[in-house]
Amino acid sequence: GQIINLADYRPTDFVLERVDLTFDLHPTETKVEARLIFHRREGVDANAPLVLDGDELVLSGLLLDQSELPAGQYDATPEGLTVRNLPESAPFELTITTVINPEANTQLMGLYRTGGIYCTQCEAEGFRRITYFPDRPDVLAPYTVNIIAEKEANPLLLSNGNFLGGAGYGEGKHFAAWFDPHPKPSYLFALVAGDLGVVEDTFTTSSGREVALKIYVEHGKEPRATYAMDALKRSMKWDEERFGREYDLDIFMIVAVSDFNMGAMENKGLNVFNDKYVLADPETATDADYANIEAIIAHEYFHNWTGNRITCRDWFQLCLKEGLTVYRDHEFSADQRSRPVKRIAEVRHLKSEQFPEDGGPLAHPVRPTTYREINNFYTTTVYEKGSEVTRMIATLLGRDLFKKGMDLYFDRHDGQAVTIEDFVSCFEDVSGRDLTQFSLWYHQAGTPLVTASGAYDANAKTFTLSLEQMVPATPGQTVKKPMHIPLRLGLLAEDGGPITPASVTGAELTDDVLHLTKKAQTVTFHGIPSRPVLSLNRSFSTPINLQFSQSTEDLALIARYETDHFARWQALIDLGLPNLLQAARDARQGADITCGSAFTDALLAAAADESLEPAFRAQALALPSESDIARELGGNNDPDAIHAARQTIIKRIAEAGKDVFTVLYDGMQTPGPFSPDAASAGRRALRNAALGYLSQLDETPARTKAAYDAANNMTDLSAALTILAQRFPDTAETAAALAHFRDRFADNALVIDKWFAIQAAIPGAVALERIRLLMETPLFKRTNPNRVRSLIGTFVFANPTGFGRADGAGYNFLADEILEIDQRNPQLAARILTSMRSWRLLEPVRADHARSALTRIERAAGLSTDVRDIVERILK
Ligand code: DPP
Ligand code: ZN
Repeated sequence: GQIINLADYRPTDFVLERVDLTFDLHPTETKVEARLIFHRREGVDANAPLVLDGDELVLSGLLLDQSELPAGQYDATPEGLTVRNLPESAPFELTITTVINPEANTQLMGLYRTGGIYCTQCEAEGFRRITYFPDRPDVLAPYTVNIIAEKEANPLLLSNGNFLGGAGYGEGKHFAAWFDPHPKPSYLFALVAGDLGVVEDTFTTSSGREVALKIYVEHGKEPRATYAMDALKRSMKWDEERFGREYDLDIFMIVAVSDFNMGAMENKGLNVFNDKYVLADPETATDADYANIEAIIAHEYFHNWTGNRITCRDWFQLCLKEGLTVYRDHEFSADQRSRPVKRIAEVRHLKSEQFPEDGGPLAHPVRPTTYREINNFYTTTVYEKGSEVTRMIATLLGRDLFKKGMDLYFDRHDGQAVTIEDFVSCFEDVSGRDLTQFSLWYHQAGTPLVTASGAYDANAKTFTLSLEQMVPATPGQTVKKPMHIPLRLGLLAEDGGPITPASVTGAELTDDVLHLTKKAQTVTFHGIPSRPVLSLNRSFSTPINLQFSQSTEDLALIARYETDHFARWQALIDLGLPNLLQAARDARQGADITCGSAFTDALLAAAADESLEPAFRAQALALPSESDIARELGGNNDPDAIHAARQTIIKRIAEAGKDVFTVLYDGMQTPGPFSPDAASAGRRALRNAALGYLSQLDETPARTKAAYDAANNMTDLSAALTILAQRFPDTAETAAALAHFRDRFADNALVIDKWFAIQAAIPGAVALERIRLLMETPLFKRTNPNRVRSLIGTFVFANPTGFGRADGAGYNFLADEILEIDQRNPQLAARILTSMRSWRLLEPVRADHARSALTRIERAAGLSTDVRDIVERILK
């Protein structure tokens, strides 16, 4: 693949007016006839040819205005179709026929088969695997789609837009026609055909239109789609209330399929979902599954406006739709659940997934300027950091101006394919604020480091805060400019109450938002009666690394009194982290591990504090992961030492908190029938966290096994099984529970994914042997991306001691698997390979093994562009 540069963007030579597609479906020979009406764009050279994209295509017919073309007038290769001597200005119709093989499409891009169903995935460049086409997001047209298929096997024939009609069609076949009046780019095209069950409902929009809602799932799974339906209706209502966005077709459909590369896809009117993010019932889905379903249903629905009605000019602008839509789904979940707990979960995710990306060889700006394989840019930087940047715009402008800016964006750009600059201009226009410097968040990669120190002058009654910012060098960007960093803050008095400064000099302060805009800035708060405790970066208002030494007393005060509960949680982390880091260093030296009591005291006080939500208390009890600790250590990392250190501290907390945990375990039962609501989920989370600590003190698995046996929902069942597997891996009880779990759920793929994932995460060097044995079991299915992610993905992303064993066998295993998976599904292979993004932080022996394994991948013949791009960037 060649390198694509943002600077080379120019519009197409030909304007696409409309698209008329006819699919004659067949498992191995599907005939696709595409009738495309174009005209030459004004001002384009009359000799310019029409160049269309293709990917592994074979042309089997071509007509220009219904006539055959002489051989010399076009060239067709698998990668493209070029047509010459086209009319100078009059519209013309091109009829292109291709024959494709859905059964053989193991990449899961374009038209493929999954579980007997025909389905499509076209983002980013899958449509060119269906027909020759100007396959880019700035080519928008209305589509008519005709689908012909065997009636018995495919009673259902679906595409985007509104249903036009259908009828019998010859021997045993039938057809259906769909029309989507909203001009759309090809990446939003979808087709589904097959035999599925359906859950139906309706939604009446704010202007009184009734929309038919349909969720299609495998027959028999309909009861498991009711929560998704409920989440969809809540999403539709919320988008009307919060953003004034109404749905715009007569029908909204979701189809759940079991083989899917991504989480879900926002095709116009016909979302296609990984069934993991649709199907749920108490017996088979955890609280986390319910929360994910709610968030992803919302995310894809919200794309109808942020992505579909207004789309991206080119793929460099991916964050225009993704960052914004993630922000919207975060806000939705915050409104549906607990805002601070949601924020804590977001920040945990951001730090564990995006920060390592931003701090390693795969770092790239939220709005990149160059790429080789767009599939590799569906990253946490584009999505999650993109969302954080949108959140910062809302923070800078305040709720009302942000809303005005969004309204202007919807008004001004509806029906267009636009850029980040267009988006930002809307907020500049409504606020009068210059966002030039702020826009560096889109253009400069790397997590800014802000160093802070404070000094109180009792005589002058001033508090002086010195701030300094540094944006680290990232690949291709060595020199960085200072950023516009909005820091929310609060000053607390010794009794925990708020201190309001009389005035502030040295920086703009609006409400509780301080604007750091220079490389170094000294800010003075006047009229401060007593030494304040500073709570900095409240709500994680800006995605930075913060270096700010605060005493354990100050942190404990914040943990106890901050009105911002996110800040309380952050203070607990800040109390614990130094202990974890020191313990890891000590373990590496073979020294004794200690843990300060200030941390355990504060943690246990929060755990026992009944004025706090259970979900918050559970978040407090979940220590930073081993990978988080590795990232904070920043180099020469030994996974075994980190594991030993973290385990020792967990044990100390368990010892100190035995009584607290016993009370929580006995008292946090959720009475009555299961409900997936956030409050009940929080109680379960807290109770299971308590069980996890108690199991550290248990000599035998009896208590945990009893919890497993008593569980009446998947959250508790899988939590108990996880504790058994982690804490008592080699006992008869654990073996029995694993076998029971497998047998009970043998016919439920999503639950079996959990069974694989739980075992893949068991730490220690023997993990690799366990993985190999699990791969031999008939339940392991290499062709199913969810299964590969649950076993191999969990092992490489979430089992640092097993994957990172000192002899390098884990890295070698990864190399073998990447080469194997790449043959079939390059996107999946490339994604799993990103687990190596932090290899340079390993201690030298492991780093050497990692490098050899990566080099072996790099030198292998026949690598996909996807894997080649990742491996070369990781090794660079
Ligand atoms: N389907 C993916 C998402 O919604 C890509 N657009 O983020
Ligand atoms: Zn999205």
